[in-house]
Amino acid sequence: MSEKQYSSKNIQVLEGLAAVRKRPGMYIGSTGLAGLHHLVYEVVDNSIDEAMAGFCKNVIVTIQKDNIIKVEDDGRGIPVDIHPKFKVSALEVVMTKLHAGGKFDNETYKISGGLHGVGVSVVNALSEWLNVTVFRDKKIYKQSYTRGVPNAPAKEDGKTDKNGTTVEFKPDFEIFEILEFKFETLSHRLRELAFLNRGIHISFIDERGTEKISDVYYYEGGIEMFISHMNAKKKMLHDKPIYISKAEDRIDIELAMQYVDTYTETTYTYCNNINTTEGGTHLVGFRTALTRVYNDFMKKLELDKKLKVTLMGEDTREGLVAVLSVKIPDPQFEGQTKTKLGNTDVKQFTERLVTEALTEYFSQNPKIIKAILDKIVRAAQAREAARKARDLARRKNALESDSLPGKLADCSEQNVDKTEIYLVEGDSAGGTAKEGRDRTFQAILPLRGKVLNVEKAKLEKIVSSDALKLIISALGCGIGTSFDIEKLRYGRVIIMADADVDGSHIRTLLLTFFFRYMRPLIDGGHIFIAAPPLYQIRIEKKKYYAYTDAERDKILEDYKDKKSTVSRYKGLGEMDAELLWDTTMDPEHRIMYQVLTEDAELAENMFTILMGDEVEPRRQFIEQNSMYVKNLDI
Ligand code: 0RA
Repeated sequence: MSEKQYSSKNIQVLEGLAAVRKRPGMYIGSTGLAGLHHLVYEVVDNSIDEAMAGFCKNVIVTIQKDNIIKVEDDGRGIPVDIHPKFKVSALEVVMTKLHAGGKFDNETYKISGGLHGVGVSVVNALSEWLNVTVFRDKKIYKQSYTRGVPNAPAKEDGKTDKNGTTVEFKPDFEIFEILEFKFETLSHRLRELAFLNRGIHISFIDERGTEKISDVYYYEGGIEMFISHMNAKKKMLHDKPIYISKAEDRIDIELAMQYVDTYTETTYTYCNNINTTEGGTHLVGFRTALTRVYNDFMKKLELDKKLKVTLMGEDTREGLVAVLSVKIPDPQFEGQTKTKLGNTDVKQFTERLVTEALTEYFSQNPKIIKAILDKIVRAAQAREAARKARDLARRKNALESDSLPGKLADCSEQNVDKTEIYLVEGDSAGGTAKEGRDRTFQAILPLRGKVLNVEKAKLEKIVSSDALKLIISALGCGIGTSFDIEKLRYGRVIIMADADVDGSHIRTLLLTFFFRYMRPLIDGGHIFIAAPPLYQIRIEKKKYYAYTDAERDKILEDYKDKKSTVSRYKGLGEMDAELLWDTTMDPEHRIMYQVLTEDAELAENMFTILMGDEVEPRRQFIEQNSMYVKNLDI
């Protein structure tokens, strides 16, 4: 074949290569540093493909002087026979036809690196020059190219006992903005490839400096050693990484994982040696399997009922370090950076194989499953606690909102020092108080039913108690750590309940709440207890009110010559609005007790006695319920 005939056959090839040179970004992502390194990966991936097909053991990557790259392997060597369709050597087809790669017949490779699988022809098109040497069938073949175009057909050049391919190229300065390779970038990827392809021997040499640098990456343990490498300096929950490897049909799955004592997750996923940083179906399948397997073991070990936890995916990944590598025939890469695996069948496949293999592994290693469950159960509990705290914070916010409860009859006075709010036991007494009050400075908030005992309830329940919610929003100053006295809407908070045991109980419950959650109200002397009269004494046509037994006795003594009748008030409800005002709410005549905590420790102790579980001390205390209030004359 003459040189002329040869070139005429290559018009199609030239068009293809021209397209690559016109839009390099479409093929290698960029013409910057990443694109430059991509060239090396593309060639190396071809050698790794040979290794995955079982024909190659060694790869040597050299950065030579002038940033010329050489990639040598001991695979089968690129075929050199004349291709029936293109009528040139297969070698030339591989090196010049787009997407020819190793896949011009599908049986050649079981699997092939997908992302970089644009083909070595792209590297050729973007190189100032490229030389390829093939060692095959005892012979050496050579061909060289300039910017992708063959200088001449491939030709035999000596004899050999070796098999393999050597590709040497100089990236084109017309294409790339940067021509200087980074040792670290290449070594990172080559090491990764060595981990992902157990047993492969990758040498990396840098000849650019005065001193030659060389590294060897070889991991008989594969991704198991990848994990050990990552966890070398960490505290591990179990000595050895868990390793599983399964192959079925044309899919290979390898998983290595180990838990460490941190709370973050480090999972690297790969498909056909491509780091799928955007995840995809293999990752989803793996995570589903993990959650399922751990929850199954929780059931088997009867921990689910005992501990009352259901593990969520995120729990099972705290402290997890994992490498998942799948190899499949026809990978579909999706996503922003084409690093998300899309093949839908891979999800179920991964899920099933990982579930089976981990179930078997954990059944044989009970100590390891127990150590892991111990950690992830704590993660679940922490998650639950955090959720409750968040809910609580949200509900607290709702309580601190500006809207006032509808049941509140507010006063008109704006000066807080002059205002007061009556917390009134029961709707009917509340109604009477609303009628009898001086609406300029007195607000009324009726409370229905029993007030929650805060001593026995958690904060989350407290803020969902209706009566307490009403109080919190009416007072406007929040509770607990977010309490703000500046926001208090009334200078005096007056508890008004019946003078019987029930009323006493409500007073105590409210005081407990103020003491625990609005303590500054008590310390600042804002809390009062209204004292309705206990007795009405009629002496002829006149009425007298006694607030204590002693008072009653004194009145009876003073008028002992006259006819008198004594009646005892059973509740606030017995009084009409006018009477309630006169006896209990009118600052001129009423009696109130101011609640003080001069001795906070004593008070705290008393609240505990009062509200805790011990019944007897509580009863005694309630019977003498005015111990902690001091008579106050306004
Ligand atoms: C096409 C077909 C075969 C191997 C290769 C290409 C091949 C390409 C590269 C690139 C770098 N190293 C390589 N090694 C092999 C299959 C060969 C056969 O069937 O014998």
